[in-house]
Amino acid sequence: MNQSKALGIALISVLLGGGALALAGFALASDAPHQTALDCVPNASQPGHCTLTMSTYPDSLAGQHGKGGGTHPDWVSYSNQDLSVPANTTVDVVINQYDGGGALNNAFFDQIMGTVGNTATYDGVAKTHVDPTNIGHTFTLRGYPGIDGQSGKRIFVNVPLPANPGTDTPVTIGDGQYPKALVVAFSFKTGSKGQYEWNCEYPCGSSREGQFGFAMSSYGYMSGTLTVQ
Ligand SMILES: [Cu+2]
Repeated sequence: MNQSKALGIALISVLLGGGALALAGFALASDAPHQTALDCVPNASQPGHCTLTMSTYPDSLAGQHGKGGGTHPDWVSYSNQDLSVPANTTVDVVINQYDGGGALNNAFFDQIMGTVGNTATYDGVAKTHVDPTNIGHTFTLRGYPGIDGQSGKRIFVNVPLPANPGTDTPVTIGDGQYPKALVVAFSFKTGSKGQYEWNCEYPCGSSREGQFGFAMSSYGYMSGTLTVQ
């Protein structure tokens, strides 16, 4: 083999190798959940209100994680990761809770905080706190946009979602089967534009000591953003 031919082969090998690495990197990056934001739907009969409807599942078969639940079909999940709501609006949230659960590691989160009236309804029954030993997930929204130079108001909302007893006739949603939903409803008010984060505070992730692994530590299963715009 002459020198220029050897050099050519070496160059092609390097280029192919680089291309393979780039492809692998792209595949890994694409593995992260890419979800479209859930828009709050204006309430025609109640000016100044909009409605966000979400669900919590014992797996990822019904949400936005892809066909068959995506990479981790057995991980617990919220139906939506990124939420988009208007400024200066009352956001009426409905969460259909399909998952089981257990005890909070911090009973602080059994209280309903930061909602209109500091209450939420559970299958229509208003409560200010729930049993901390029987929790499926929490919806915990927080943010202090002022420190990032944004103008949105400080928001802290915590709503515990009790465990679904799982005794009702199963319903099929997406690729999953679940018991009849426990319906949790509450409202909170937005200020001006800002970006907030929400997550679940019930350690539902399994795999690590304290159950904060897997779904609890991977973005987009038990966490997401709320954009006020
Ligand atoms: Cu959770």
